[in-house]
This record gives sequence, C-alpha cells and structure tokens, in this order.
Amino acid sequence: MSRPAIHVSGDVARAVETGAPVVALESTIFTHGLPRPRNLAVALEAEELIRAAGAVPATIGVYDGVPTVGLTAEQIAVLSDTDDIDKASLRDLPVVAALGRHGGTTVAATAYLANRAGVRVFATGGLGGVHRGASETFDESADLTTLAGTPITIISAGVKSILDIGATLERFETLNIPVIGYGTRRYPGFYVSDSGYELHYSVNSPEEAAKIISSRDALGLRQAVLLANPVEESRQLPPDVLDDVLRRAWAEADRQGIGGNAATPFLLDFIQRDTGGRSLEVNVDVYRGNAALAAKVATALSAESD
Ligand code: PSU
Ligand code: MN
Repeated sequence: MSRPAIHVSGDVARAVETGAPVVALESTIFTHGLPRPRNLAVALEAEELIRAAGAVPATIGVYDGVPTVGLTAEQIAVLSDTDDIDKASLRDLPVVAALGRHGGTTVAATAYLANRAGVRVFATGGLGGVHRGASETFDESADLTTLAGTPITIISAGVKSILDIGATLERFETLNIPVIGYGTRRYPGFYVSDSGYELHYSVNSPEEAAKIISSRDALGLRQAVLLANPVEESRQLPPDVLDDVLRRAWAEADRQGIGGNAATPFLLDFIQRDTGGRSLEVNVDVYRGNAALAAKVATALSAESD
C-alpha cells in the first residue's frame, strides 16, 4: 500500500478537523537560516510560544522523504543537525520526497504544504522576494509566485533586508498579493522596523486581520494575505549598522559569485557573523513576535468560523 504523499500529525489533523487554531512554521529558518545550536532552541521556542497562546504549532519540513505537517520535536532536532540537508522550495519537493531525503522547507514549500493540510495561518521571519540585480540575474524567490496562488495568511516582518524591497513590493502588487501592516503603515524591513516604504493598509487587531482573511476567502481569491509585523524600534538593528553590513555582504557575494538558492543563506550568514551575533538576536526577536501574533490571528479566525 502506498503512503499518503503528505503526512499530517495527529495533533494538527485533529485541530484542523475541529477548526481549532493552528499555526504553520517553516523549517528553512532552522536548517539554513540560523546557526547551530541556536537554530534548534529557536525552532522549539516558537512552537512553545504558539502552544502557550492556545494554538497548535505545525512545523513543516521533509523528513526522510516524507513532507510532514507537524514534525515531532525529535524530527526537528534531527533536521536542525543534518549537514547535507536540502533547502526545499516547491520545485524541490517532489525530488526530495522521491529520493527519500531530508529537506528544510522554504516559505513557498511550507505555504503549499500547510494549505494542502488545511492550515490557514503561517508565521515566519522574513519572506523571500526580489534579489538586488534581479533585472539581470532573474533571481526572485519562488515565494512570490507561490504566494500568488496559495490562499494562506503569512505573518512576517517584511521581506529580508538583503533584498530589493521596492521591487518586491511592486511584484506583490502585480501578483495581487495584499500586504497589510500590523499597527503601522510603514513596511517593516525585517532587521529594522521601517524599510522606508509606505503601505496602503494597516490593521490594529487580530480580529481585523481575520476579517480580511475571511473576505479574501468569501471572494474566492487564491492569493496569500501578508501581515507585516515590525520588530519593535527599541530592538531593531541600528539602521546605519545594517546599511554598512549590507553593502559589504553584497560585495562579498558578488566577489565569490554566489547565486541561486545559495544567495539567501550566504547573505544571512555574512550578516550574522559580521554583526557579532547582533543581527541574530533581532532575527530571533522578529520570529518570536511573528509566532505570537500568528497564534492570535489563528485564534480570531477560528472564532469567526464558529
Ligand atoms: N527568513 C529567515 N531565514 C531564512 C529564510 C527566511 O530569517 O532562512 C528562508 C525562507 O525559508 C525563505 C527563503 O522562503 O529563505 C528564501 O530563499 P530564496 O531567496 O532562495 O527563495
Ligand atoms: Mn533565488
């Protein structure tokens, strides 16, 4: 007998079935984004935060070739400590699954699997987007086109500062992906609370966010709703520190000819080492804030459908 293509854990399946709040979490953040051993601690802490807020966490990744929605703590520990683990975006999923490999799922692959499993809310750190120089290299994250056809809600702190943020916002517009600021009309810049770009809309409560999500669904629209949740200004990376490290990170990536799916991990790692771990603390703070807000939005959404 063949196994189902996607494994959904008992906890997650029950919660989805009964309409209880569930929050999806990606795995690339701990397989490729954060250094060991902090990666595992952060992954488990995010789950704990979500549980404490009364929601069910569903960490998503590929374990031994099985795309899994609701990895166990043991599986998360294995994935966070595997050296040659694949960074699995959507195009990689069938390959990683068929070859029986481990994979850390990106926002794109995580959103896809979460939606297939009926999970409606997803917390991450920063989204992928348009890389600098994309008009020459065509390097834009598959997160963009995937989110254009995946009706989920993602809570992030904007796109990563390493990207061309203006171009990414233009692509969200083209792809009909609404971007809503949480408590702000300024688009956050991941490590900084204000990227310098203005948003058209903001909401001030999880209930308001839930209304927008229900409205998207009622209209039969298939695009993700992006809720942009800024890091507190007092906890951000000082903007001048960020500008300086970004310039050097991009120059070093160019010098070494880093491209393709290695670009994001390379740049994040450069920034972490160069800021002496300061950016890492901001990254973790951002993620905590997004997990906590996602649990509230999932709860508001589940109350709406009662
Ligand atoms: N945010 C982080 N660290 C990460 C990522 C996001 O703080 O590692 C990951 C996400 O999984 C996102 C991916 O989907 O980077 C984007 O990579 P690319 O630009 O190659 O699509
Ligand atoms: Mn890319």
